[in-house]
Amino acid sequence: MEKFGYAQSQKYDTYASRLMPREEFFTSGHRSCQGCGEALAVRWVCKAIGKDAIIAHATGCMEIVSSGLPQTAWMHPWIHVAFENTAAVASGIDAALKILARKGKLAGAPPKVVAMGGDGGTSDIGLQALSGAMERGHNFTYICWDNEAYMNTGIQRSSSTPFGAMTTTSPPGKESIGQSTWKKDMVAIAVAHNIPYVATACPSYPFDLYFKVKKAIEMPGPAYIHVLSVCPTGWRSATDLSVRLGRLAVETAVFPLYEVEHGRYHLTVEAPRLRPVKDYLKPQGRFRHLREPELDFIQRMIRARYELLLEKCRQPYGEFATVPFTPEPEQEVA
Ligand SMILES: Cc1ncc(C[n+]2csc(CCOP(=O)(O)OP(=O)(O)O)c2C)c(N)n1
Ligand code: SF4
Ligand SMILES: [Mg+2]
Repeated sequence: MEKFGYAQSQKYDTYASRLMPREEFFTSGHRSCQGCGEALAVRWVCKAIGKDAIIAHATGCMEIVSSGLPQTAWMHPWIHVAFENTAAVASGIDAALKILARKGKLAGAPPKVVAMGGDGGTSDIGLQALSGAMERGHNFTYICWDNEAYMNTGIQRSSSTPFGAMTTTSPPGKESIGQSTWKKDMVAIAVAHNIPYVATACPSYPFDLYFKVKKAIEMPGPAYIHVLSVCPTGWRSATDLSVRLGRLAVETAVFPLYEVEHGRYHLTVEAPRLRPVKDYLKPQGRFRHLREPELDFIQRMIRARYELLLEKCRQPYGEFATVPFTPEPEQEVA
């Protein structure tokens, strides 16, 4: 795998299992739905994290399907935490590891600290803990599984639900077109914390995802990765379409794949010619009620946001200044 570099990964369009590490850290036997993109994402991400890590995981689908006592699909030391405090628990683990190292009680390199949560647990309920942990500069990686609603409790809208989508709490009808707000931009929120590494990813591009996670966990300080995770149950899509839908999200620029390293934007998967957004929306029952005016609005918004992203990628300077800190030499007291 090490010979198979990041640049090469971009040329591979299809997945070849021999190119991924064989060891499994998220094992089979969990109870996710057929075609669950989130479970696929967890599997790739855990391979990229490698052996020595401690994971704090918010409640949500990936916790419920994988950790019914006395069974677990997780091979890492894994803590199930409440919605609101995932990043706070990760902060505590990071602080404890630093104290153990200072006391000489930690042999070798410390384990990586990873926090994970769904879009509800990240962009709504756990946001303040995440913001605090990023601002304090803890050495951890946060992964958001974004299936664009509170799926585990029956498909309720979150602030990450896309405009026009049907959920049980944003039902379309005479007075409503479904979700009436635009998806919250969690990536921009993470970037605004001036952290070293932020990226978007999707399990439909396994090598792009793999290398981003590797980069994030190796980089000192906080890192944030936002993973689009197709959910056939909540999206009302065919279970054999999950990988294809992830690719369509990227090919239509609904979910561009990029990274922001020390404030500098960089597109990691380029779509030479964008497909119409309809190609992505049509196979999903949650958008079935949308008519031409809404579809046209979504298309124009996606295009405008993509242009803005490309503009950011072209900028020779970063989103925030990174000047090396050189303290003034101490003045001698006369
Ligand atoms: C404080 C709190 N509120 C509500 C719940 C109930 N609950 C459990 S999982 C879940 C949905 C999680 O949604 P999300 O974070 O998007 O993860 P997903 O299930 O979609 O992967 C909810 C509302 C809870 N466990 N704790
Ligand atoms: S509801 Fe969606 S995210 Fe949850 S296990 Fe089923 S397919 Fe996966
Ligand atoms: Mg969700």
